[in-house]
Amino acid sequence: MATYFDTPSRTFGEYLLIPSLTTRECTPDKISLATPLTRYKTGEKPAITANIPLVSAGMQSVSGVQMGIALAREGGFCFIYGSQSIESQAEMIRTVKNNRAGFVISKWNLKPTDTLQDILNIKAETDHSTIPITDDGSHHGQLLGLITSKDYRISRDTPDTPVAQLMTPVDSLITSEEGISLTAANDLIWDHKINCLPIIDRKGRLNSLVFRKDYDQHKHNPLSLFDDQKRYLVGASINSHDYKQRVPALVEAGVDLLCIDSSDGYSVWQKETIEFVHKKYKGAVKVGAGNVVDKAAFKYLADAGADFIKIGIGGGSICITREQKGIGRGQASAVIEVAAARDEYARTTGEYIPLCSDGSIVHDYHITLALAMGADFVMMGRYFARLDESPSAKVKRGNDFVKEYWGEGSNRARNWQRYDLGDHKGGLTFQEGVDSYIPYAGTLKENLNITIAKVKSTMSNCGAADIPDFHKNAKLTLVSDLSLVEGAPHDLIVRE
Ligand code: MZP
Repeated sequence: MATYFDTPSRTFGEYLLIPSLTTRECTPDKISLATPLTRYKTGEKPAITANIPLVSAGMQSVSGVQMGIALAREGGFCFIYGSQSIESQAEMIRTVKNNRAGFVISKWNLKPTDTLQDILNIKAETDHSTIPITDDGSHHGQLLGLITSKDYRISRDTPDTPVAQLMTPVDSLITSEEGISLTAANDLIWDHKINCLPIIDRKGRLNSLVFRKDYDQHKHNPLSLFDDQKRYLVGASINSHDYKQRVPALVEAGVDLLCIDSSDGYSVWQKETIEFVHKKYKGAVKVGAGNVVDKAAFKYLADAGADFIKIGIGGGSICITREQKGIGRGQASAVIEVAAARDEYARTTGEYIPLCSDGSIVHDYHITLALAMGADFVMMGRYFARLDESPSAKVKRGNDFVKEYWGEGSNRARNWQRYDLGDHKGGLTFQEGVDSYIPYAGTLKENLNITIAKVKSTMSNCGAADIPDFHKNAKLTLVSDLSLVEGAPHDLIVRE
């Protein structure tokens, strides 16, 4: 007879936290959200720790170079998507690792033949008024000039005026060669009273930009995640098919942490992938695995040596796996069961395996609930895709801006490796994800500031000074339908 679980599949929205005593030690300003990303022996330190418990999903519409840099700067972690060629993924890793704090890789660039209208379009979409002009319009092309709002007058120049006629040519710009320190770059900015300093390589190709306005931000970012050479930490998604070629290329490019990305991680292929990585690099390269939703699958990947384990099947906002295949589990039930298995594993083996709750985060408080239930960090796609730093297009729909967000199991991403169950068909027979729009939400920094403030505020209510404390002492209750009504504004007319 089949096995039946005795509790229904529950999700985050069905739980609430109950406050505990708030003491002077756990006011929001004192709370630490530092959290391990990799397995460690009790009493020892993990190889990698994040300073906020948020990581971005390894998806085409979420995690590219800009997200990698921006998230590490805020203390979180990005997994650059694996559904691209090995060469281009390794190049993305290399770009993040080569980016030094304060040196911005320009996302919006133009060619000399582009027009004033193109400048105005970028300005309307991004609010950026400094645009490098390169020979091929890429962020690493030959630098030919720079456009700022001082270079054109809308009332005088026609929209079809070529950029070449408007830009300040490179010969008239103050530039510097790569290798310059941030302090020296800022000194140049101050000495020459400029707002932006382009950094070029020996051949005159654009490397990055240093902005006067960022000066304070770099001085005050104590949470940024760096390796021992002061380079940002960054991860990469891999699959259990081409890992023998992909992993060496990523390691060579400087990746800090790998994650096997699959909709169902309870498979011998995941075990083989983990074993390959650990054998080849003798444990020096860490690899997470998943996704799982119960203790049996957790135990399998834990025994296989996974450095962290990711939880979640079918709950992603773009996911239709449950509708298509009838598998998955409510995210809260999955986290609660796997966290109990993880604690048991730590008691019996002396090894703590961090858990990542992946997907299903709709409200900021869902992050807090996932942490309370035993997750060490959460992975999000929708949350990050809405922001300026995601690689997807920002488009106007009606009067509002939206960003494109598509699942790895959609026809658009065609990430068959994430769904293939060993028959190597090399394509998707049916879709497990959708292609969608989500409301545009601004910059990573402004959103994270609010999200983190809410998480800390709730932890303070619950008397928890850090995440391990929260794991041990959180008190949770299930909610009834009627108590959900009570929790929203009710029996009044909301003004607005
Ligand atoms: P969310 O944050 O948008 O709710 O969920 C993001 C997560 O959904 C990803 O980290 C990944 O595990 C999962 N995902 C990505 N693509 C698909 C799909 O196409 C998917 N079905 O389920």
